[in-house]
Amino acid sequence: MKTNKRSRLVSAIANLKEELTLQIVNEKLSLDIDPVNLLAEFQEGLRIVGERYEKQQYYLSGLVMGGEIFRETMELIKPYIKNRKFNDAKTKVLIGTVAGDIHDLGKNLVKMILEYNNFSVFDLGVDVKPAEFLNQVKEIEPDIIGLSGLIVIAYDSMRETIKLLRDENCKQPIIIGGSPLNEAVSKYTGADYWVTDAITGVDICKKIVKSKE
Ligand code: B12
Repeated sequence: MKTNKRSRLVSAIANLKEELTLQIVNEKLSLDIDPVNLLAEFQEGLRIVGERYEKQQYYLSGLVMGGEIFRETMELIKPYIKNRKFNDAKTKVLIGTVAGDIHDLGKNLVKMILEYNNFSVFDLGVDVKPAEFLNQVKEIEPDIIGLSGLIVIAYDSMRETIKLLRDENCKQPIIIGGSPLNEAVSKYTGADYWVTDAITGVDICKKIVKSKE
């Protein structure tokens, strides 16, 4: 017999059940679990939403709804994310979604977790052109640069952005993030690090800080 191993939370998100999702999240939060542990389930639920969109089981409105449910859950968990007091030096991280891409939920989440770990985050928003990244890197002089991208055209934008920054002698470590990324994409873009989840990304930022101490 085939068993369904999907958690209630993953299924609720995948099925775009807004109220049920919020109810389950509230239940979990009342049990005093670390909300960061829920992130993988959120991401998996939305991955399935994307897959159903690809298979034309959902329309674009399904993606919009999935994004909205995710945004609402973020509002719920925000007060529960504890300040971890890492990094008294307030390391500066510049972050943005690259040109041609408007997905920002993942980027916003990374920003939130970095801030709770005492990083100082400068968020350039979405659809950020390579020249804009360069201007802001020169202006802000961040210690770390993070590029977010979820759609295929983002890979070229990441590559162009990184090439421009390196050509202009910006030496900061560059991390790219987004659920579809892999080693081959990372090599193509010329990034120093690549991640498919926020926690690994924040851990890399912490390691970078420690390596400078
Ligand atoms: C919600 C959603 C939308 C929403 C976005 C709302 C918003 N404000 O972001 C809306 C409806 C706007 C949307 C639009 C589109 N979407 Co869309 N979308 C999604 C969906 C379902 C979920 C994305 C998401 O928010 N995931 C949850 C977050 C938490 O995960 P995440 O973004 O990966 O971020 C995590 C990590 O990757 C990491 N991370 C992310 N960035 C960074 C950066 C750094 C520095 C670090 C360290 C870490 C990090 O940390 C996060 C937390 O762990 C995905 C499916 C999927 N598999 O992801 C499709 C998906 C990305 N979309 C897709 C498509 C096709 C589109 C559209 C082109 C549809 C259309 N026809 O218009 C447009 C794109 C418009 C554009 N130019 O950008 C495709 C992309 C396919 C491809 N290979 O190119 C996907 C994969 C769906 C699919 N399977 O077909 N989308």
